[in-house]
Amino acid sequence: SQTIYRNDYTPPAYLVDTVELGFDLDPARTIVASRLTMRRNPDSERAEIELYGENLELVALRMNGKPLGKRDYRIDGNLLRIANPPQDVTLEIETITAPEKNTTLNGLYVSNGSFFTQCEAEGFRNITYFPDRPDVMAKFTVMLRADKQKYPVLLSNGNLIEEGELDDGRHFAKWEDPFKKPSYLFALVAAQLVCQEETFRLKDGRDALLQVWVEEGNLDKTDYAMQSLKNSIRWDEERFGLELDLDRFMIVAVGDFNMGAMENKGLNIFNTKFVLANPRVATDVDYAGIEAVVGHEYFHNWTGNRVTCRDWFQLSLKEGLTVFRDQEFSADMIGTASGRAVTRIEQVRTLRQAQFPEDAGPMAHPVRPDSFVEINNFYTVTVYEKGAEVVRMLQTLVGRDGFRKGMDLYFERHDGQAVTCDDFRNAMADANQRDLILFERWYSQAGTPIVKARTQYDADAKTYSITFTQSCPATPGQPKKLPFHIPIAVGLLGADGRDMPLGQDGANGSTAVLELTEETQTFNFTGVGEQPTPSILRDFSAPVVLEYDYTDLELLHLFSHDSDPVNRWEAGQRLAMQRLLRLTSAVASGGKLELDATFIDAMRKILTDDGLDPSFREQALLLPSETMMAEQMSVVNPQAINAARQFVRATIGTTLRTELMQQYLANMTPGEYSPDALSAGRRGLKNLALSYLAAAPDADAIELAQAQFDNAGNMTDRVAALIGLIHAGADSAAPALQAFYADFEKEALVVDKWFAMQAAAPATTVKAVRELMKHRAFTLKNPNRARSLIFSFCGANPAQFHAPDGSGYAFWAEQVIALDALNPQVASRLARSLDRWRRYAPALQGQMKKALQKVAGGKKLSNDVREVISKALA
Ligand code: BAL
Ligand code: ZN
Repeated sequence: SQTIYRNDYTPPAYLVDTVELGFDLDPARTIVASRLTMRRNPDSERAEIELYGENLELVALRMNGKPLGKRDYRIDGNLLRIANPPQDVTLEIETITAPEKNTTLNGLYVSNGSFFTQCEAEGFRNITYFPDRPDVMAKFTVMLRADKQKYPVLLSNGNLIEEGELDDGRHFAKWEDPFKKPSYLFALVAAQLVCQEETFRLKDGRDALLQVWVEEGNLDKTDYAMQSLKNSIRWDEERFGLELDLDRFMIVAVGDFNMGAMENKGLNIFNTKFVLANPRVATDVDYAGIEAVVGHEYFHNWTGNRVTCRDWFQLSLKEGLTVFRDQEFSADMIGTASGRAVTRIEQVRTLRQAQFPEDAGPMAHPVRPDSFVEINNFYTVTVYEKGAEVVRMLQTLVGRDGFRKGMDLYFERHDGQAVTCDDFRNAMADANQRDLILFERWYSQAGTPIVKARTQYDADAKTYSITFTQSCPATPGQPKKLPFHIPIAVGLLGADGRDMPLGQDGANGSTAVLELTEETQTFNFTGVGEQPTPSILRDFSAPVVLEYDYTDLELLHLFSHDSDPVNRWEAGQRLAMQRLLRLTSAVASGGKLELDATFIDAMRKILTDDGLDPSFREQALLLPSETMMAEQMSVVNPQAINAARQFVRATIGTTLRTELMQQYLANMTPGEYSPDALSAGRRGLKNLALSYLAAAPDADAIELAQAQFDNAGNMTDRVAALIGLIHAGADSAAPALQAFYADFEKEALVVDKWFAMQAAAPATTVKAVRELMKHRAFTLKNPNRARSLIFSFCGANPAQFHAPDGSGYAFWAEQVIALDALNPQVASRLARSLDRWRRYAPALQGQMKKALQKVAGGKKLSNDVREVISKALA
């Protein structure tokens, strides 16, 4: 395994103008014939053709019509090199692969008897020899040939230009993609599928054919994906003036898939999880996920496909930007200010739950990494979610209209090109005449900045000042950091809870965006008539940790009144976190556990405030997770964390019992299920109330959960009830689980939920997980299933996973090794579970280290897993 560095980039020596691919599809032996027209790249000094190929049998290689012999080319590892070729070259390549043996789900593979592909990042080289790098963009024509009965549907990118019958029961389809694209956006499907389709009128009056392809039994679960696709097309037209550039746009669902979905040009291939939904099988969270991912992949058509990445270090160019776009899409689909705020709160939660820990751990990397061993390890929350935060900060700095101008300039300059994160930042800067030089550090420096705030009020002068000091912890390879360009949105609350008008340059009504660019800076407000309560980092205007010594009174004031809903929520999180951490220490030292009435009263006030959206109240009442608590501790004690959090949950359940019951009843959603945000919010609040009641279980709470389980009209309520029964330790939990399985055993995505609920249950031990693995429905080969049981246990059940005897870690090591033999990409994700091992008590650390070393000692370890484990141990 070899480290690849961003600074080593050189342009390709040869470019590809056209690719003609011919596939004779057969699970055991697929023949791929490729014809490439290539020419010397004027921007390169080198005179060598470089083709990547992996797991291929090379049958024939011809250059300009002449067969090449063993002396005419060299193969080193995965690189085939032809030295000193002519200026213009036509290469003909014939290779053979065995898709049915491909358990990696990378390249061409078989899932449930049909053919699918996944080529990003470097999967195309498993299909044929090719300059498989994103800056080589070519026009593709694809001929598919396969048995007609087994594979009636033959799809590839672009437009269908010909189809027909062949001998021996085979048939063919020829597809042509009118746009140049890199090989990672190639896709084919040869399958037994059916589709929901619709003609959709685009803004310019053209009609496009939209299709959602699924297995026959799933045609009753495609409406929401189709609706989301239409909404996405409309939204991109309206918000960014970007239209669908194809006559046909297809979504195909497949049950075996490593990622969420893939934006192949005109032929998006999706994990079934992000396509299939009806009220019987999908939860509100599933519906929201479908909308977001359908949007995400569709938006890639411009941010990713029309303008793509020069090299994989620029991955966030398309991912950060496209996540930002899908976030904005989801927020706009809700439409209300408070709905928007709830999506923002969920984004902040994701960052704290997953990205901040990554940024503080052994795999920390900048949004634009400097090196990697295996690019698949860098499809991370940093590249995606922090990348989206970086794009969002750009919008905060140049404004919404300015951002649109920057996007317009970006496409004007770079349509059809493979470019860099710098190109995007420069377009934003130039379109807005802004200096964004310092802003580059968000792309080049890893780590979560810490911003300390100090304030001073001068009553005589009526001035108020805030001094910010920023720092950023060292990360691997980056001991020292330079100051970041941080937009900090600030408001000041008066004693009456209202926003004070701000006497400050750049203030926009009651919120000012302060730009912190130095290590320490002071900002002054004038005409401040009373001592204010500062609301700092409104709307989470930058992905930083804000340290400010808020008193409980100030936090209660913000929690009751802040006009910025994100900071209002944040005040509640701070109140809760202080208490959770105090209680964790108390648990560990055997002290008395007590929760103050002030906190309970604050929770009560929010819970019963009918003027607030139910979805906001749900967010405000949700406690910080165990993972977030762990990140706040210098020595992590998972069992104490769990006990403290359970104590708070149970105390809320007991002391607010009447109010919870009231809200439970007030937020029922009788009638037909609808996934809209308001209904989902009501269900969310009602089910949170149920979960608090079940945390302090008495006969009534269990009866309530049981009744909801028995009568649920949708999966959201059914799952919430079942989790309530399981967490309450009710006798009825086991029969309910059994009934649930019996009802849904034919629905793979629901069976995933069944495993996941059990894996995350407080009483589920390592031994119980091992038992569940013996269930006939369990298999490591299906990524969703592996994630539902094993990842859920290792990630969502910390108190059991970190069992003091180390049995969780031993289990983890076994599963990483077993998965790695099948599917390195999935194994490598699981391998990240012990990233933060150095933060635990010495006894646990020792056990974790042993498990890491056990994996490291594996003889046939993939590059994927080796990179993650060696960084953890470094
Ligand atoms: N490009 C990989 C899947 C996604 O981010 O859409
Ligand atoms: Zn993406």
